[in-house]
Amino acid sequence: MKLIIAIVQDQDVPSLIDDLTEHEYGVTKLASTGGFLKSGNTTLLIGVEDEKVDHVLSIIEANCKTRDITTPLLTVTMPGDAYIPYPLEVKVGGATIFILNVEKHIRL
Ligand code: 2BA
Repeated sequence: MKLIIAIVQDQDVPSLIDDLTEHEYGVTKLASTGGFLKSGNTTLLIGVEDEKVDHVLSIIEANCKTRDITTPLLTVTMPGDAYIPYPLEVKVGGATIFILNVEKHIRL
């Protein structure tokens, strides 16, 4: 068994979870925050049998889009201690995925 940890953008979550549950995959949704943009994203935990991993990945791929996000993340210091926001464009998504081996899966 594997545990798929997928970090996805909030906008993609409703359709992704619908698609996963329609295919009878169990999924847990956690609210998370990206360290770089410091804005909200969603982390999904999906436990699946090894042979289902590719199918789950294809569902994630079909639902998660890449987006260009412009953020006033950087500030440039000007003489006189003025700070000017410096827009930065980054590509976010479709999904950041980690796949872990599960030693044991217990339901009590
Ligand atoms: P954030 O950390 O908010 O990063 C958002 C996007 O900013 C990233 O998109 C990437 O395009 C850019 N970015 C991140 N760190 C950067 C840096 N040091 N310099 C320049 N640009 C940078 P994604 O790569 O699609 O990542 C989306 C979210 O996935 C991340 O949000 C973070 O929450 C998570 N993530 C990505 N890589 C991770 C990792 N190795 N471990 C844990 N979480 C990760």
